[in-house]
Amino acid sequence: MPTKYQPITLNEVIIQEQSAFPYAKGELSRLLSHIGIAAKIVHREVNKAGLVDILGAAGSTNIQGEGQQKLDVFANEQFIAAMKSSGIVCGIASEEDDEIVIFDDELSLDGKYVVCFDPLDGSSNIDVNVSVGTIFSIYRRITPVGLKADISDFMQEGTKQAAAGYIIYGSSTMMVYTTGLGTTGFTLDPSIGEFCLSNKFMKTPENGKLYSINEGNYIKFPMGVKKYIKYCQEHDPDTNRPYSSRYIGSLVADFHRNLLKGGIFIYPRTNGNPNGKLRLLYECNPVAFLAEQAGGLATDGNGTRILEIQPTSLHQRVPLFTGSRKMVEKAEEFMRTFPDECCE
Ligand code: P6P
Repeated sequence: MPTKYQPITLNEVIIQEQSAFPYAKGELSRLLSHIGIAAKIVHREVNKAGLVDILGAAGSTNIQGEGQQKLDVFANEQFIAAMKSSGIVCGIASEEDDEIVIFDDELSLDGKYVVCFDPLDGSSNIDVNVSVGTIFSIYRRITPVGLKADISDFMQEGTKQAAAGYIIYGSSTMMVYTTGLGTTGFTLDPSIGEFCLSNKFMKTPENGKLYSINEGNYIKFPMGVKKYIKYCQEHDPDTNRPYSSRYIGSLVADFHRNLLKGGIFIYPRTNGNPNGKLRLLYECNPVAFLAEQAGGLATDGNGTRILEIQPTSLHQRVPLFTGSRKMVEKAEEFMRTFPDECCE
């Protein structure tokens, strides 16, 4: 007799987790649910992007100077609308918006949270059917409730995150998040339109065999990164086989694979980009929170924990070394052993 499929939904888990926060009034739970709803709407469009006129560039560019894909714009609008309608969020920061977006309607002024997000990370991959993702990072506001949010609400260290996560729109759509009680994964069951618990308390292997880096930038890398790549290519301590290189150019997809299988993702500083490419507030901090909650590490490659970097600007970039603990430690060892001025 086949066992009866008894899905445990995102909302059920969120509410269970809420009981662990005695003073929680359910706002964070409801906020995570609102994010789940927006994710389902974006999932629907991403999955049929090839069928409707929503592919290709929207003709505008974002602060990064990157061409905005139509789905980027659509996803951004969906998550902003979901945050604004929640009555729990008083402002957002998005990769797609140059400045913070403050919600000054009466309901939102009482919102206790701000959200940083990359609405559709890896969007340049949309047209070639490669997994893309939404990344979010939630903070409690530090400005008084009832007043307008301001930039100080967003300039908080990653250690202050109330929750963080991503949605990966891939062969299946998954939502992976943490509130500090471990990293948990949910898979969207389109037949019932619910994110269902699929990966409880995710733990990334402390060592792995995959290294993810854009080796097209090799000549611009710091010497320590070059030496680490050669180390990965020459041997693997367990099997004496070389590691495998896996890089898809979509942070959420690369991070998610390494989280499950073990591995390291590196986007280092280079001659042209002394702070690397990835943004602290809505890419590195949420990914770092998830990595640490799953037993991994996330640093800037020079011994600084990503979560302890004090933000100084909204779209600030930082180098990112994240994944299996022993692999990040080994890469850091090479960075210490081969310090260089290549990128000063
Ligand atoms: P590169 C996508 O544009 C992104 O922000 C991340 O998703 C991804 O990891 C990185 O950039 C890829 O950058 O320079 O290797 O193409």
